Amino acid sequence: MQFKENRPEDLTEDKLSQAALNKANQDGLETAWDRLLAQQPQCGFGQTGVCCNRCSMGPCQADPFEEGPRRGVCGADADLIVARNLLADITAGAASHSDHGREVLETFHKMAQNDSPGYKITDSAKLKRLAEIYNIDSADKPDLEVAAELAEKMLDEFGTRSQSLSFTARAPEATLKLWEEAGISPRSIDRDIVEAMHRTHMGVGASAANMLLHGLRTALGDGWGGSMLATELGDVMFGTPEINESNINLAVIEEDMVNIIVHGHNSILSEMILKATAEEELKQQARDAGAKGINIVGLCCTGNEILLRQGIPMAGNMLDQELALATGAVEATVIDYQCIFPTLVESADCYHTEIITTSSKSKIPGATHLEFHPETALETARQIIRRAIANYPERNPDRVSLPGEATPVTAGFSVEAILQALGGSPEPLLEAIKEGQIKGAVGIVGCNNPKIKQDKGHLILARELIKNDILLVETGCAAVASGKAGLLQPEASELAGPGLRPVLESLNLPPILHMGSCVDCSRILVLLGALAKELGVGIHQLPVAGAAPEWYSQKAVTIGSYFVASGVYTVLGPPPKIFGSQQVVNLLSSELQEIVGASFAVEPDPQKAAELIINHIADKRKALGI
Ligand code: BF8
Repeated sequence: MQFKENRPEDLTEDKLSQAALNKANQDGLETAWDRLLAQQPQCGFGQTGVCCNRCSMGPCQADPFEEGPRRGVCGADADLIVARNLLADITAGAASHSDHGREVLETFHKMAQNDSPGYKITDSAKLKRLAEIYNIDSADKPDLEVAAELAEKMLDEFGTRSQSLSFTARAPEATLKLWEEAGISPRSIDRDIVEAMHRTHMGVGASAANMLLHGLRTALGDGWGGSMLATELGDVMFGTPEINESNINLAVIEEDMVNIIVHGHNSILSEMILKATAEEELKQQARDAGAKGINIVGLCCTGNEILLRQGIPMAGNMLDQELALATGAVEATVIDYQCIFPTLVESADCYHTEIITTSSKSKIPGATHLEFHPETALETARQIIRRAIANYPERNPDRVSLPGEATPVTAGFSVEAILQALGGSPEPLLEAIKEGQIKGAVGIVGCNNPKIKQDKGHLILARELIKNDILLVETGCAAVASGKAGLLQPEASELAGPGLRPVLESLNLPPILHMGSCVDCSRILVLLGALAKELGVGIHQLPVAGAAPEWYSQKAVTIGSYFVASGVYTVLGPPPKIFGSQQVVNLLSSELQEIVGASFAVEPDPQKAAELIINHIADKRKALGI
């Protein structure tokens, strides 16, 4: 990409986002693209991971090209500095997902004690299935009693009393054995995170390989622990997703409605906003203010969660958060945490939009802060909606611009929903894979990154893989990219290859199954575990792969790490900050193959990334003799 000027048609694929970016430029709203332009050229030491700013003997740089000093003041060379930085990134991602998971669990725990009136058990059957994994006898017990026992056992998995994570029982034997042999079986969600930060301190970890193996263990604790808890307990409280229909793109923001964007990650907030919105009194207040009603739309992963579970429309993915404001028709953007630009209040200043923060962890100067607690969540949600309604008359019609039509999507693909669509068992999918109609399956996950034209990396890769008879599952901003482009509709099966297309058409499925938010990447792990067990192999033997063509966040680094540690070959688009260390590059791109049966690849060109994945799947099929 040339960083000379920011022209909307060069920066984002979606036509509505282009129009909104034009409007943002006219209105003087600064975007991430403007800030990226202002940062050019970005620091080469930072980009290759050899800059260390950990202690006050530094900051130091280890020059990988031997022109400058080869070691930091403490003696760390480029390999160690890169490994320390990468471990810190993996840990930040694991901490983010797992702290989110802990909040879901704490809410669930309070619900079980009748201490959070807005929350209840919606999927009792799932509660019982989870209880079984945790060796809790649920027969003849009231649901709340089962929930209380389950919550206690899950809380232990965050602390030091646990030596293993119960959900790893969902992984096949062969995969568990690889973890055991490598010494990377996750022990406890918080413990491995804390130990990782300990290891990054000067004078602790001195072996790059040893540090990174702990990174894999920490990441596994996220995927098979913190994230999985967030997903599963969310399903128990708010309902396990079923296949549904909704809409995606900026046109879901409606002209004559009180528009409230829920942005961030945790459904314990967004679900309560939805619940309050259904109350007649608030609907009447909206009508009294001159609107037709209240329109809740999602952004980023909290949007994905309520799209999946409740069919709520989605305004866009990460880089749409500023563009949504540029419609001039948003009464409030309500946030919890993660992937939220700290500039949102300034951006909203161009319009009447109120930015409302809800978490003590994520406050923005100038925002309205209405703190969310499980005990009072529903009342806080009502307060938020009342503020948005009161803001509706402040909207300036001259600043409103809502072009275009929303794109229909089919979503709601929990593992349960996928199995149901297949007739109750993974057998038909495995048969289609064995017969070669479906060559394999790929999870495309992760973010937008302004260094890449928004959604382009996702879409090129997705279209190419579908064409080659590969079934896709997607989460996070990747899934939203596909939604905006019309790929989450059964009609998009016409883009599939000659083997995949009839399978999709017979089941009336889209070629890409939207499996939810980034913590819902844990659903992909559950599915992989079930398929591998059914075939009697390790996950690393399956004809599958992962990809993150536009990743930006530390959470995405962690997801990539637990995919690879679980045995899934994973191709990254934007290069991670590791190229200052040949040792780290070798470890991640080849040596891990011997340890966990999978490795990373980096390929910024999505067309070439597709080739890598297609070849990988062909190799795996050959090895399985299919
Ligand atoms: O957790 S895909 S930009 S919104 S980090 Fe963020 Fe990346 Fe989007 Fe969701 Ni995930």
